[in-house]
Amino acid sequence: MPTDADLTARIRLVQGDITRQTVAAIVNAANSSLLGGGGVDGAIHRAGGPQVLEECRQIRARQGGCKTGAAVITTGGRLPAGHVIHTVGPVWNGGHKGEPELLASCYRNSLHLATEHNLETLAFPGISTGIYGYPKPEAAAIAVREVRQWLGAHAVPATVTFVVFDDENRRVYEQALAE
Ligand code: AR6
Repeated sequence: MPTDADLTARIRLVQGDITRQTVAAIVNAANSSLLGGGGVDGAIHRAGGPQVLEECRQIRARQGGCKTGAAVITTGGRLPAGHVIHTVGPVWNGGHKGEPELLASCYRNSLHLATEHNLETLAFPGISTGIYGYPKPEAAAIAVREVRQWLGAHAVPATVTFVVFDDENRRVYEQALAE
């Protein structure tokens, strides 16, 4: 059984731009169209280039986009990361429309894809905590809980990095990780 210290060593917190992370895969906070948008989605498509969008279009043609809580995988195009796992977070609607369970599904389904594709290093942004309005402390608590649970049961990914953009989210994650 892995100890708490083992798990802590496998989780990192970085403040910066997720498109610059040199990891096996970064997670994108996408929307169900998979055709790009603003926020981190826009940044990932700009940095990844047309290859990422083309693969998203192919997935869309095959399965009609991506449902809230689900995840799909493409290569990373021009990104330093080899792959992008696109997941669709819930829009915050007060918290009684299944948002916590849907957000937890985003983390679990992304981790599942990383394990399935043997991706050793994975980086997450704060899914739903921008345009979709999820309160940051509650979202961070779910992110940390789901990642700890997954790493406790799986050897891959070996490490998970939480990439926070803003100071507020950095403080919120520091607190969630300390609990
Ligand atoms: N690196 C890391 N984190 C970032 C970056 C970056 N380059 N840019 C923003 N963030 P958001 P959502 C943080 O709005 O709330 C899009 O239009 C940001 O500070 O990107 O899930 C999609 O197409 C915030 O904490 O995603 C959807 O329509 C977090 O990433 C919709 O937005 C997520 O903010 C998804 O909204």
